[in-house]
Amino acid sequence: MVRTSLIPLLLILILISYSFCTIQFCTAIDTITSTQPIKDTEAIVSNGATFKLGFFSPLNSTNRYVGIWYNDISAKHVAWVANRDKPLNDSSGTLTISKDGNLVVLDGQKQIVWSSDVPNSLANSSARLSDSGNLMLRDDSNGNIIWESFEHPSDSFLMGMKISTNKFTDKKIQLTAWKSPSDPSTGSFTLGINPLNIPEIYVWNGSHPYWRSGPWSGQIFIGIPGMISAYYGRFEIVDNNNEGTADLSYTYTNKSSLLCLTLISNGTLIQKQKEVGKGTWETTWSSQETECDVYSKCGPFGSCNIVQGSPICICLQGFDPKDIEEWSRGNWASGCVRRRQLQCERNNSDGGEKSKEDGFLKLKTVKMPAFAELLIASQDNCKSQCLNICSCIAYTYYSGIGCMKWSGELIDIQEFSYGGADLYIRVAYSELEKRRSSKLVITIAVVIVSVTVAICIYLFWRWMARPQGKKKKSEILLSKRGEENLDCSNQSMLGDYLNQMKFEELPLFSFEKLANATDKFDVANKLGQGGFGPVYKGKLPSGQDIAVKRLSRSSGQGQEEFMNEVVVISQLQHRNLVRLLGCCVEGEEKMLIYEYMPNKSLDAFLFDPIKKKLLDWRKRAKIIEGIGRGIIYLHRDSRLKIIHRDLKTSNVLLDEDLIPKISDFGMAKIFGSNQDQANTKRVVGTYGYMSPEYAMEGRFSEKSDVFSFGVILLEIVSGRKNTSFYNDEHSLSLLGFAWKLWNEDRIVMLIDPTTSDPRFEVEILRYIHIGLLCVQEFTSDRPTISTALSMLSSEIAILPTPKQPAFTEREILPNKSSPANNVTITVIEGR
Ligand SMILES: *[C@@H]1O[C@H](CO)[C@@H](O)[C@H](O)[C@H]1NC(C)=O
Ligand SMILES: *[C@@H]1O[C@H](CO)[C@@H](O)[C@H](O)[C@H]1NC(C)=O
Ligand SMILES: *[C@@H]1O[C@H](CO)[C@@H](O)[C@H](O)[C@H]1NC(C)=O
Ligand SMILES: *[C@@H]1O[C@H](CO)[C@@H](O)[C@H](O)[C@H]1NC(C)=O
Ligand SMILES: *[C@@H]1O[C@H](CO)[C@@H](O)[C@H](O)[C@H]1NC(C)=O
Ligand SMILES: *[C@@H]1O[C@H](CO)[C@@H](O)[C@H](O)[C@H]1NC(C)=O
Ligand SMILES: *[C@@H]1O[C@H](CO)[C@@H](O)[C@H](O)[C@H]1NC(C)=O
Ligand SMILES: *[C@@H]1O[C@H](CO)[C@@H](O)[C@H](O)[C@H]1NC(C)=O
Ligand SMILES: *[C@@H]1O[C@H](CO)[C@@H](O)[C@H](O)[C@H]1NC(C)=O
Ligand SMILES: *[C@@H]1O[C@H](CO)[C@@H](O)[C@H](O)[C@H]1NC(C)=O
Ligand SMILES: *[C@H]1O[C@H](CO)[C@@H](O)[C@H](O)[C@H]1NC(C)=O
Ligand SMILES: CC(=O)N[C@H]1CO[C@H](CO)[C@@H](O)[C@@H]1O
Repeated sequence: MVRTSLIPLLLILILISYSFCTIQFCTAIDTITSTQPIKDTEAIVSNGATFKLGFFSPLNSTNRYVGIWYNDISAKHVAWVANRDKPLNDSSGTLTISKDGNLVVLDGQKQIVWSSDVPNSLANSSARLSDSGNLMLRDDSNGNIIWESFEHPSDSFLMGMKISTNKFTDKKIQLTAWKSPSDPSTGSFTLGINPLNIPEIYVWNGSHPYWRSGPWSGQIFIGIPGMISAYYGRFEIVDNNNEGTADLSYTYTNKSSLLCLTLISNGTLIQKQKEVGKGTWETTWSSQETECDVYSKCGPFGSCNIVQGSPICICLQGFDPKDIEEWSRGNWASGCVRRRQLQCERNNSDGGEKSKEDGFLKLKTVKMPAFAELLIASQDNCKSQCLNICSCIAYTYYSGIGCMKWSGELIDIQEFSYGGADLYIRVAYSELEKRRSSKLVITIAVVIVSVTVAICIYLFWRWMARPQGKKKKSEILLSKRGEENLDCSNQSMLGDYLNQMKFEELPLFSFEKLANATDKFDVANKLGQGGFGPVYKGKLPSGQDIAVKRLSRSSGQGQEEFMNEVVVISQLQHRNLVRLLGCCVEGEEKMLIYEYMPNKSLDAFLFDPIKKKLLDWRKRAKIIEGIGRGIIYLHRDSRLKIIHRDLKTSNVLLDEDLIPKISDFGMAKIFGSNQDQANTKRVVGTYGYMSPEYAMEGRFSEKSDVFSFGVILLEIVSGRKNTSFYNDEHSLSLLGFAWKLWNEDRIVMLIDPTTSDPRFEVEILRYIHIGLLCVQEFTSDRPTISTALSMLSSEIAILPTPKQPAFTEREILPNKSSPANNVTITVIEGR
């Protein structure tokens, strides 16, 4: 009896001591003491297992460094390096506490290679790695922290860390980039807060600014368009003017994903994100997305615009290039100079001119120039205060900051398509007069158009309001916050999206109305078969033509894709994107209502032997450019970064002026939001347009859209569908065919005979060259879409030589019945 009752007790004891052991002592050691040093092969792990401290070698290097990295096997990201400038050349190093109480790295000969260098010697101390990645040296006698790695950062900005600056003492904490990806030693780029009176993040190359964030508004940096807290973490700057300090920190509270900001060796600040325990780090934001992000790209009084720009730099209104010759050659650094002197610069000899007061020209949604100063003035007085100061050459009022003024030169202005702020630039009176006369004509035109539009809107509204009655009106609009339980919005599905973005009001159509508009979905009105169901032409009682995409029940497009399309596209407005007019959900029926495109899709023209003649080279070039602009907008100019994932000629519609409009956003992904596993594992797209990394591994990025763009470009130039190659040219794909011709120096043969015109041959060949660059196998070789457009416009004159495109050999294509890598592939065959 006694013996049997002892057994469970014994078991419990073993269990208790075992768990005690695992949790407290045996594995989870997070502390270093003089008696508990770590050797090269050992490491300590923070108590929540987020970070690991130990010895490592960077890629392509045999040097050994002591560092802290995310404790994640799948993707190593080193956040801190101790002996960055003093590498060990073998694995005999030790990290320990020295006799004087400092944390030290010793080499094989017990020589100190690196030390925490706390001056006053302390006998007993220990170092502990916290779960936020901070290595803290503690005086054991009183428990004070005497040194911490967060105050000596390397290139990574972690949550809990403070980047800081002190105007008075010059004491600062800043990031310093590695010299190269394989060399952690101190590089030339640093990141910190500028010591001026409106805090701002700067990246410097040595002592020269390389990038700036724009002034801090109390919530965002106004030079970073689209800065949404959900994607960027919540930043905070504590600005203590009495002590002259400004401390930048951030919090990111999503427990299921990690976020890290790093200043990489080429001076780019990137934000990386990954899900805890899975996947790889993905760059979700970068400070150098275009050339315009380089500090002072266009010199003083120049303005940079990557979207409309060709060239990207222009002088501000009222200014001319300082050195026209240099400027026209694309050397913009010298900038621009004022055309007409300001009032207080003019001397009295100008007579009557002298009395004429300067005025201001408004520049909309721009990145505020550098060196803003605060001006004590209300919003109403900001302008007049500026006028009173001779040196004030620009002003603006931004709520959260107040009245800002500039003097000297205006440097680093960038035009955004949204975000930023409005800037008022001081110019001489005569500049304004010139503008007024031209403005008058425009104003009259605008007034006429607005009145017409207003009347139309009123009539439309009347008509909309009539059948449903007043009470229902609030129901047919999706509410901004999604509070009400609406037909069109499935709460649980929209929830995630709605938290992150404002939802534009989107009309809901009734099934009956759409059935009426399309003659009960008569076959005669069928425009075509979309990926997920038929598309019908309809006419609303108001006379407006619409296109109705009716999702068939059996289609692959489920509720999720449907909501995805609704949410994504209702956010977007661009000349090269098709506009969504509304949606309809009734029972099993789901429909999307678009503006009607009389000329249908691009493939209907391109691959039709008769209609293709209508597309001469000029029109085709315009279409290519338009598609590119639409993609740029998706990738970087809308508030969200969107990857379309199913770009193809049949998804490009043409309006009556043959302006291309990208459509079909059922597969689009909002980048930066955290994708769930099911979706990344589910490859949906169209063979022929899918990039290899997407088709085979399910990885997608901007570069997969660039790949599709390249295929579309080559199809437009050649007028051939990739499928039309089955029976000729030894069954080569379009890309394989193009590559063959390129290598045989016969690339001219690719040009569609219907467009061949010796005048354009050089240009067409340039387009083909760029198309081939876009379809290269490796994502890193492909240009970004904005670079591709700069190449098309010859702004980038010298093109790299393309490498072999993906899918030039048939075998590479994934085997549909046994997909690689556990990825399921849904394919929409080319139509
Ligand atoms: C490694 O460093 C030690 C001293 O730090 C030096 O004596 C030794 O020659 C070095 N070995 C190599 C291979 O560079
Ligand atoms: C350091 O710790 C040792 C052992 O715990 C103790 O004997 C010694 O007095 C301590 N020294 C100081 C200066 O606290
Ligand atoms: C490492 O070396 C390989 C081959 O030389 C090179 O392709 C790669 O870019 C290098 N990686 C880094 C991070 O330098
Ligand atoms: C950084 O500065 C160095 C030295 O002035 C210069 O050679 C280099 O081109 C600069 N790098 C960039 C990216 O501007
Ligand atoms: C900096 O390096 C990153 C990663 O290698 C690259 O994506 C980016 O284009 C580079 N930026 C510049 C301006 O060279
Ligand atoms: C909304 O979505 C949830 C979760 O996907 C689903 O269970 C529910 O049936 C949907 N509701 C409606 C009305 O479609
Ligand atoms: C549809 O048409 C029928 C008859 O033409 C009409 O009675 C009905 O009101 C229409 N419904 C809508 C919603 O317009
Ligand atoms: C947190 O991240 C996870 C995974 O990345 C994502 O699924 C989830 O939606 C995020 N939660 C919030 C509130 O953003
Ligand atoms: C595709 O996979 C199936 C099943 O694994 C196999 O029978 C078939 O031969 C494969 N086809 C090709 C073209 O590899
Ligand atoms: C494929 O993925 C599913 C679900 O994620 C998993 O259950 C299965 O084991 C995986 N198969 C392979 C071969 O990895
Ligand atoms: C062309 O399209 C066909 C079918 O749509 C597809 O099987 C083939 O892989 C495509 N060609 C290329 C180059 O991807
Ligand atoms: C080439 C072509 O078919 N163009 C047509 C585009 O649509 C407009 C408006 O319907 C027609 O007038 C054009 O003929």
